[in-house]
Amino acid sequence: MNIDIITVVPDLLESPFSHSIMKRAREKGLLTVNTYNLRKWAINKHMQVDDYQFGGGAGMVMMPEPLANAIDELQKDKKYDEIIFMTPDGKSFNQQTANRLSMKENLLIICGHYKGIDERIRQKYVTMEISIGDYVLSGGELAAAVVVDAIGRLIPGVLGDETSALFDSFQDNLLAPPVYTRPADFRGDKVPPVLIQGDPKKVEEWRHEQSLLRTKERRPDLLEGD
Ligand code: 6GU
Repeated sequence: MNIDIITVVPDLLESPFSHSIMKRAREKGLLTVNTYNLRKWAINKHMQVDDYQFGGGAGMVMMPEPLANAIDELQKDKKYDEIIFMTPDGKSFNQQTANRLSMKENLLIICGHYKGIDERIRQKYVTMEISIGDYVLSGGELAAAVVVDAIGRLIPGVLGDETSALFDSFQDNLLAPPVYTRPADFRGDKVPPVLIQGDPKKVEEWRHEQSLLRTKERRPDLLEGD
Protein backbone atom coordinates (compact mmCIF):
# COMPACT_ATOMS: atom_id res chain seq x y z
CA MET A 1 0.00 0.00 0.00
CA ASN A 2 1.13 3.54 -0.69
CA ILE A 3 0.03 6.53 1.38
CA ASP A 4 0.85 10.08 0.32
CA ILE A 5 0.31 12.87 2.82
CA ILE A 6 0.08 16.60 2.08
CA THR A 7 0.99 18.75 5.08
CA VAL A 8 2.45 22.09 6.10
CA VAL A 9 4.33 20.37 8.96
CA PRO A 10 6.06 17.31 7.47
CA ASP A 11 8.30 17.01 10.55
CA LEU A 12 5.27 15.97 12.61
CA LEU A 13 4.94 12.89 10.39
CA GLU A 14 8.55 11.68 10.54
CA SER A 15 8.73 9.77 13.80
CA PRO A 16 5.32 8.06 13.91
CA PHE A 17 6.15 5.77 10.98
CA SER A 18 9.81 5.15 11.87
CA HIS A 19 9.39 2.78 14.78
CA SER A 20 8.04 -0.60 15.75
CA ILE A 21 5.34 -2.08 13.53
CA MET A 22 5.17 0.84 11.07
CA LYS A 23 8.94 0.69 10.61
CA ARG A 24 8.76 -3.04 9.92
CA ALA A 25 5.91 -2.55 7.43
CA ARG A 26 8.00 -0.06 5.48
CA GLU A 27 11.15 -2.16 5.64
CA LYS A 28 9.26 -5.17 4.32
CA GLY A 29 8.04 -3.02 1.42
CA LEU A 30 4.41 -3.55 2.42
CA LEU A 31 3.80 0.14 3.13
CA THR A 32 5.27 3.30 1.68
CA VAL A 33 4.47 6.67 3.25
CA ASN A 34 5.50 9.87 1.44
CA THR A 35 4.98 13.28 2.94
CA TYR A 36 4.74 16.34 0.72
CA ASN A 37 5.23 19.85 2.05
CA LEU A 38 2.37 21.98 0.73
CA ARG A 39 4.69 25.01 0.65
CA LYS A 40 6.29 23.47 -2.42
CA TRP A 41 3.10 24.58 -4.19
CA ALA A 42 2.88 27.98 -2.46
CA ILE A 43 1.55 30.81 -4.63
CA ASN A 44 4.32 33.37 -4.00
CA LYS A 45 7.81 33.91 -2.66
CA HIS A 46 6.43 34.34 0.84
CA MET A 47 5.52 30.66 0.61
CA GLN A 48 1.92 31.59 1.27
CA VAL A 49 -0.58 28.73 1.50
CA ASP A 50 -3.28 30.32 3.65
CA ASP A 51 -5.32 33.52 3.64
CA TYR A 52 -8.08 35.39 5.49
CA GLN A 53 -11.57 34.01 5.16
CA PHE A 54 -14.20 35.71 3.09
CA GLY A 55 -16.96 37.11 5.26
CA GLY A 56 -14.54 37.91 8.04
CA GLY A 57 -13.82 36.10 11.25
CA ALA A 58 -10.79 34.86 13.09
CA GLY A 59 -8.52 32.24 11.64
CA MET A 60 -6.88 31.59 8.31
CA VAL A 61 -8.07 29.21 5.62
CA MET A 62 -5.85 27.07 3.42
CA MET A 63 -6.05 28.45 -0.12
CA PRO A 64 -7.37 26.35 -2.99
CA GLU A 65 -4.53 26.89 -5.52
CA PRO A 66 -1.64 25.26 -3.62
CA LEU A 67 -3.81 22.29 -2.67
CA ALA A 68 -5.24 21.85 -6.17
CA ASN A 69 -1.80 22.13 -7.75
CA ALA A 70 -0.35 19.63 -5.28
CA ILE A 71 -3.16 17.13 -5.82
CA ASP A 72 -3.08 17.55 -9.62
CA GLU A 73 0.65 16.93 -9.70
CA LEU A 74 0.49 13.87 -7.44
CA GLN A 75 -2.43 12.48 -9.44
CA LYS A 76 -0.35 12.50 -12.62
CA ASP A 77 1.62 9.53 -11.27
CA LYS A 78 -1.00 7.74 -9.23
CA LYS A 79 -4.65 6.89 -9.23
CA TYR A 80 -5.85 7.33 -5.66
CA ASP A 81 -8.52 5.03 -4.27
CA GLU A 82 -9.47 7.74 -1.78
CA ILE A 83 -8.52 11.35 -1.23
CA ILE A 84 -8.98 11.80 2.50
CA PHE A 85 -9.27 15.12 4.30
CA MET A 86 -8.52 15.04 8.03
CA THR A 87 -11.04 17.28 9.79
CA PRO A 88 -12.92 17.36 13.10
CA ASP A 89 -16.21 17.58 11.16
CA GLY A 90 -15.46 14.38 9.23
CA LYS A 91 -16.89 10.91 9.82
CA SER A 92 -15.71 9.32 13.07
CA PHE A 93 -12.86 6.92 12.40
CA ASN A 94 -13.29 3.38 13.71
CA GLN A 95 -11.97 -0.15 13.24
CA GLN A 96 -14.42 -0.88 10.44
CA THR A 97 -13.13 2.07 8.41
CA ALA A 98 -9.55 1.03 9.17
CA ASN A 99 -10.31 -2.48 7.89
CA ARG A 100 -11.84 -1.13 4.71
CA LEU A 101 -8.99 1.29 4.00
CA SER A 102 -6.34 -1.38 4.66
CA MET A 103 -7.50 -3.10 1.46
CA LYS A 104 -6.78 -0.07 -0.74
CA GLU A 105 -3.69 0.36 -2.88
CA ASN A 106 -3.20 4.12 -2.98
CA LEU A 107 -4.36 6.76 -0.52
CA LEU A 108 -3.85 10.50 -0.41
CA ILE A 109 -4.31 12.23 2.93
CA ILE A 110 -4.66 16.00 3.24
CA CYS A 111 -3.90 17.51 6.64
CA GLY A 112 -5.80 20.68 7.42
CA HIS A 113 -4.53 23.56 9.51
CA TYR A 114 -5.88 26.85 10.76
CA LYS A 115 -9.63 27.12 10.14
CA GLY A 116 -9.56 24.40 7.53
CA ILE A 117 -9.30 24.25 3.76
CA ASP A 118 -11.29 26.13 1.11
CA GLU A 119 -14.64 24.40 0.68
CA ARG A 120 -14.16 24.10 -3.09
CA ILE A 121 -11.27 21.67 -2.59
CA ARG A 122 -13.47 19.53 -0.37
CA GLN A 123 -16.20 19.52 -3.02
CA LYS A 124 -13.97 18.91 -6.01
CA TYR A 125 -11.22 16.57 -4.83
CA VAL A 126 -11.94 15.04 -1.45
CA THR A 127 -13.67 11.63 -1.47
CA MET A 128 -13.66 10.96 2.26
CA GLU A 129 -13.50 13.12 5.39
CA ILE A 130 -12.24 11.61 8.63
CA SER A 131 -12.26 12.81 12.24
CA ILE A 132 -10.56 10.80 14.99
CA GLY A 133 -12.87 11.99 17.77
CA ASP A 134 -14.94 14.78 19.21
CA TYR A 135 -12.20 17.21 20.17
CA VAL A 136 -10.17 19.68 18.17
CA LEU A 137 -6.48 19.23 17.32
CA SER A 138 -4.36 22.09 16.05
CA GLY A 139 -3.80 20.29 12.76
CA GLY A 140 -4.64 17.09 10.92
CA GLU A 141 -1.13 15.59 11.18
CA LEU A 142 -1.49 13.74 14.48
CA ALA A 143 -4.88 12.47 13.34
CA ALA A 144 -3.33 11.31 10.04
CA ALA A 145 -0.63 9.47 12.00
CA VAL A 146 -3.35 7.68 13.99
CA VAL A 147 -5.18 6.67 10.82
CA VAL A 148 -2.04 5.48 9.00
CA ASP A 149 -1.00 3.43 12.03
CA ALA A 150 -4.43 1.82 12.39
CA ILE A 151 -4.51 0.98 8.66
CA GLY A 152 -0.85 -0.01 8.29
CA ARG A 153 -0.89 -2.72 10.93
CA LEU A 154 -3.81 -4.41 9.13
CA ILE A 155 -1.96 -4.84 5.82
CA PRO A 156 -1.43 -8.59 5.35
CA GLY A 157 2.09 -9.58 6.36
CA VAL A 158 2.73 -6.55 8.56
CA LEU A 159 1.98 -8.23 11.88
CA GLY A 160 4.27 -11.18 12.46
CA ASP A 161 1.46 -13.35 13.75
CA GLU A 162 -1.04 -13.17 10.92
CA THR A 163 -4.00 -13.79 13.19
CA SER A 164 -3.23 -11.29 15.90
CA ALA A 165 -5.13 -8.33 14.45
CA LEU A 166 -8.23 -10.54 14.44
CA PHE A 167 -8.20 -10.57 18.22
CA ASP A 168 -7.76 -6.84 18.70
CA SER A 169 -10.33 -4.87 20.61
CA PHE A 170 -13.22 -3.84 18.32
CA GLN A 171 -12.63 -6.46 15.61
CA ASP A 172 -15.78 -8.25 16.76
CA ASN A 173 -17.32 -5.29 18.56
CA LEU A 174 -15.77 -6.54 21.81
CA LEU A 175 -12.96 -5.11 23.90
CA ALA A 176 -9.87 -7.28 24.31
CA PRO A 177 -9.57 -9.42 27.48
CA PRO A 178 -6.94 -8.75 30.18
CA VAL A 179 -3.45 -10.11 29.53
CA TYR A 180 -0.70 -11.27 31.89
CA THR A 181 2.98 -12.15 31.64
CA ARG A 182 5.60 -13.44 34.09
CA PRO A 183 5.89 -13.58 37.02
CA ALA A 184 2.83 -15.71 37.85
CA ASP A 185 2.86 -14.15 41.32
CA PHE A 186 3.63 -10.42 41.33
CA ARG A 187 3.91 -9.10 44.88
CA GLY A 188 1.15 -11.43 45.94
CA ASP A 189 -1.14 -10.72 42.94
CA LYS A 190 -1.64 -13.96 41.07
CA VAL A 191 -2.38 -14.62 37.40
CA PRO A 192 -5.82 -16.27 36.92
CA PRO A 193 -5.16 -20.04 37.23
CA VAL A 194 -7.02 -20.91 34.00
CA LEU A 195 -4.28 -19.17 31.99
CA ILE A 196 -1.58 -21.27 33.64
CA GLN A 197 -3.34 -24.65 33.59
CA GLY A 198 -2.84 -25.02 29.83
CA ASP A 199 -6.29 -26.05 28.53
CA PRO A 200 -6.61 -23.99 25.32
CA LYS A 201 -10.41 -24.41 25.17
CA LYS A 202 -10.85 -23.18 28.75
CA VAL A 203 -8.50 -20.29 28.05
CA GLU A 204 -10.53 -19.28 25.04
CA GLU A 205 -13.79 -19.49 27.00
CA TRP A 206 -12.32 -17.40 29.81
CA ARG A 207 -11.05 -14.76 27.39
CA HIS A 208 -14.40 -14.51 25.67
CA GLU A 209 -16.19 -14.14 29.04
CA GLN A 210 -13.74 -11.45 30.11
CA SER A 211 -14.18 -9.64 26.79
CA LEU A 212 -17.94 -9.61 27.24
CA LEU A 213 -17.66 -8.48 30.84
CA ARG A 214 -15.29 -5.65 29.96
CA THR A 215 -17.43 -4.53 27.06
CA LYS A 216 -20.60 -4.56 29.23
CA GLU A 217 -18.86 -2.51 31.92
CA ARG A 218 -16.94 -0.06 29.78
CA ARG A 219 -18.58 0.16 26.37
CA PRO A 220 -22.18 -1.15 26.52
CA ASP A 221 -22.83 0.85 23.34
CA LEU A 222 -20.72 -1.67 21.38
CA LEU A 223 -23.08 -4.52 22.34
CA GLU A 224 -26.15 -2.77 21.02
CA GLY A 225 -25.17 -3.86 17.52
CA ASP A 226 -25.07 -1.83 14.35
CL1 6GU B 1 -8.86 14.78 11.67
N1 6GU B 1 -8.25 17.16 12.62
C1 6GU B 1 -8.25 18.09 13.57
N2 6GU B 1 -7.66 19.26 13.34
N3 6GU B 1 -8.82 17.92 14.76
C2 6GU B 1 -9.41 16.74 14.97
C3 6GU B 1 -9.44 15.72 14.01
C4 6GU B 1 -8.84 15.97 12.82
N4 6GU B 1 -10.11 14.68 14.52
C5 6GU B 1 -10.46 15.04 15.74
N5 6GU B 1 -10.05 16.28 16.01
